[in-house]
Amino acid sequence: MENHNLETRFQNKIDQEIKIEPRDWMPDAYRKTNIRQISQHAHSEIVGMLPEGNWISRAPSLKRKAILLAKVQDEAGHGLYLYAAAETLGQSREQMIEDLHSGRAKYSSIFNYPTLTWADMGAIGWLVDGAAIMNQVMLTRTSYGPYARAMVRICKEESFHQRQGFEVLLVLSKGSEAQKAMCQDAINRWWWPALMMFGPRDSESTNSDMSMKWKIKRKSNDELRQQFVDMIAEQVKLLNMTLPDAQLRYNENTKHYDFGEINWDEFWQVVKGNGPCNKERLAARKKAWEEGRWVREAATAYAAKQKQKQKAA
Ligand code: FAQ
Repeated sequence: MENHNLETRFQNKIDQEIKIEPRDWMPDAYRKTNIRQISQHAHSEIVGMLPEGNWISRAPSLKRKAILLAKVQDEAGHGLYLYAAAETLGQSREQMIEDLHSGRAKYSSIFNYPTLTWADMGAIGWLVDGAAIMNQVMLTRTSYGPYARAMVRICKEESFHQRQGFEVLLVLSKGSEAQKAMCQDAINRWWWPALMMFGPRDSESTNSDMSMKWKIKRKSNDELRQQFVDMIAEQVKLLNMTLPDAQLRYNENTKHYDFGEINWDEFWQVVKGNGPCNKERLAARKKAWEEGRWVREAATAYAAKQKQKQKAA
């Protein structure tokens, strides 16, 4: 069939809400942008284990330690579902990892900020997982089948993560003056980077037009960011804390919260590799990859042996 006909049939399927599956015909650009987004999403989960992993040995109680450990393990699981989803598009795991390590592939800007106090574990759960879910609920309906199905499971776990983060902050917000100050300080430091997670303004978003047409994305970066601000501006009241934005106020006309300008220069600096922890994060991932080489080699040798045994039997 001619490419033009194939493309029309493909777009019709999208318009009729029929999922695209790995063996279906798809335009090259659709395959590429899905590989790009899904693999970057996977990298974000894996790199995202580092800022919290930093606090596992310093959690304030056994209960908090067990919860944090489980959360970080969930993130590893999310990374694995997502790598597997990207592999169904024909990209090898090794290539994706190589792209992360060489800097060709991105991962979320948020994980390039340091975790300075225990309250950061609460702020990450509440704000970072909160922003992640806002975006990921939309992705449960994304047009590529394996990605959409991975997202359903991931969202269930993320919503637990968000609640546990809020609860960490709730406890701190009712504690001593020092604990309250620690809570407010973590909110102050994570608020703006959390807003940056949604990506550049719609007018600067290079991938959005095609991703919306193909229903990979169903809501724009600015739409999701606004939804997030509206949710958090209400929830912060329950903590008796504030968000670090003097311009934040409810707008009766729009029925949304107005908010101040994001520091876009900071955003692009972090995306380009010049954030506070970019180098440290990539160095940690490369070290883990090298140290795990013998495990991969042993697993491959074992699998080959098993295959040979089966053949002989
Ligand atoms: N950081 O044209 P757009 C999590 C790049 S998961 C770095 O608007 P698009 C769980 C973008 O890639 C968090 N780069 O791009 C967790 C593009 O460059 P490219 C991750 C960014 O794809 C919680 C360029 O800017 N979630 O947190 C960022 O249409 C706690 C132009 O942007 C996902 O990945 C950024 N913030 O929209 C784990 C969700 N924003 O690729 C541990 C899936 C934009 O052309 C602890 N991804 N860029 O070279 C998406 O929904 C989309 O990819 C967006 C960006 C919305 C992130």
